[in-house]
Amino acid sequence: MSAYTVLDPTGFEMPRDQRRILRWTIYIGYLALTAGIFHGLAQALSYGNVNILQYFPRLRGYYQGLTAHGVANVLTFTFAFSNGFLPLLVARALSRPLSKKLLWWTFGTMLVGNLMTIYAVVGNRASILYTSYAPLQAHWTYYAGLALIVVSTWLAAINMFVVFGRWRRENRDVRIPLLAFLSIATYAMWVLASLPVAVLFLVYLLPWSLGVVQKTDPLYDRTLFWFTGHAIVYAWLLPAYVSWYTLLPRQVGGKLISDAYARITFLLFLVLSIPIGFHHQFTDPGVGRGMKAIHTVLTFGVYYPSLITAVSVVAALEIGAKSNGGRGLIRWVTKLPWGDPSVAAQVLAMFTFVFGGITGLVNASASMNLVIHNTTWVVGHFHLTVGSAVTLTLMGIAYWLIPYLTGRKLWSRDLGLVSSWMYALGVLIFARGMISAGLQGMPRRIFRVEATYTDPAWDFGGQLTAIGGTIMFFGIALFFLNMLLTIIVGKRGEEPKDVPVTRTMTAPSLTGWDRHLDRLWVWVVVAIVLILIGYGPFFVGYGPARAISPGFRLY
Ligand code: HAS
Repeated sequence: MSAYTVLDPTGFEMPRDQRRILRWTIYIGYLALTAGIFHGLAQALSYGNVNILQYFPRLRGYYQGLTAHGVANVLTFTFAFSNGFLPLLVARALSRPLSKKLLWWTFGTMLVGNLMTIYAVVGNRASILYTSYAPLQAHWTYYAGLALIVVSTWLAAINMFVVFGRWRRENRDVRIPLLAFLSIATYAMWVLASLPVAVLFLVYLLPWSLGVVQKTDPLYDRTLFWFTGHAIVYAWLLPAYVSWYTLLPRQVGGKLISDAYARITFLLFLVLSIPIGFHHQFTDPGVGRGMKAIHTVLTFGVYYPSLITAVSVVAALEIGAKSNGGRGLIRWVTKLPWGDPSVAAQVLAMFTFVFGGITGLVNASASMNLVIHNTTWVVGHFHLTVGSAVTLTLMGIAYWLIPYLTGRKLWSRDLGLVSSWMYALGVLIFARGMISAGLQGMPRRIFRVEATYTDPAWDFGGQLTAIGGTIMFFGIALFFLNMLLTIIVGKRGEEPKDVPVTRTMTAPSLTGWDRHLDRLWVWVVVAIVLILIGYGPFFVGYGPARAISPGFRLY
């Protein structure tokens, strides 16, 4: 079987000055991850009836901390990382530099947007949680800051599209290298998905917060939020998938079985990720049952690309392990390079994601959703997805990426292994607690220690949550220490010199149907048609937004 190199075999070195900007963009993400986990620890302990929140300096309330946790860990961390990572991969795959000006603008808008949201949240001017539900109202800097973070992702996307456009003009009859294709498809989906939330912030919430308009429409606003809000989870997930498909197999000595499968998977995400947001609003009055049914069916549809992914990436791992002497149906797993923290973290991330997928299936089933909605079950679900599949993968990537970008060797592989295993173990215990207590009706988003209601049935789950959350906290703290020491005192000259790019077993075909997979714009049009079917009837039937609710400021 012939192996097809996805990359230009002559290689390409990213200019040093561009690496520096990418590095600082990515640092914002890892800093946000670390900053966000302090409230995570307090929150987890509170479910075990331990209150450490009272010792947090300057913290005025539980919801202030929970807003900081959500914004830092699911918005800033993920997007700052992707803004650096995906353009780097596109440049590497197409063997050409990015636009330096756009890199600076991406970094600058991310930084300023982040500082504005920090100002709002730290000053207790925006204790409204990351979902930004009206009629809870935040200071205008919060909405403007988040809007700038979205703008930074658009700038990163434009940078990739521009480089791709130039490459395409010179390479008309060539298939897009897989690494570039997957990275570009990820942000193409996100740019489309992010438009409703941009409208929400800029057209509705910002003027309302500034007092330009006095009232807003909570249902309309929530719908705009979730219009973006489920696709956003795939914008967090797909950079991890890019690594699982195109980098990790190389790291384990394996190969990807099918180039076309990988492209189809990402196109399915592009087409199906957006018109499914009503599965977050099954219990909302004002949204018709027909719309909820359409979104349920499409949600089950978006399950498939992850099932394809499970088959593809596990096969790639198996090929690697078997070339390393692995045998048997399952035993080959022991022959994966478990001593490499980058591999260990990402394989553990995959393992936890299996449970994230199973819980997602329950969420998506409209009738079962009624049992778990707004309980800690959902928190268990999203810590098995964004809180582990994504977070652990992004930690794993850091073990080669930060040395590659800084020119310094990873400070300690052992510490990397310890923190990855700790985090994975912690998240499994934490999620087990959240999920079982959620089934007993324990509500999410409460400060249990001070709640005036409780149920002894929540105790065991609450304790597991506290234990797991504490282990997770120390796992990330060790990761941060390792990164800090790598950046400051890591040995120079022993860093990885290149991005670890995977080979596929067969070259992408130059004839036949699968060439059409590369016509991204056609798939964008298909996505738009599905979005019109999925959201058109609601906006036509319900709109325009009704000015009915004044803002409530909890500060
Ligand atoms: Fe979700 C709520 C449905 C995936 C994140 N989700 C949330 C919330 C978040 C979130 C943050 O339908 C809460 C939002 C809030 O604040 O209210 N979710 C799904 C479904 C999927 C799914 C069907 N979610 C994700 C991902 C997330 C994420 C990914 C972040 C990155 N989710 C829902 C629903 C709700 C919801 C409802 C609303 C609940 C409510 O009522 O509020 C699917 O995409 C999941 C598909 C996943 C799989 C798993 C594939 C497994 C793979 C690993 C292979 C590895 C193997 C092991 C086999 C099918 C690819 C290898 C190991 C070795 C050792 C070799």
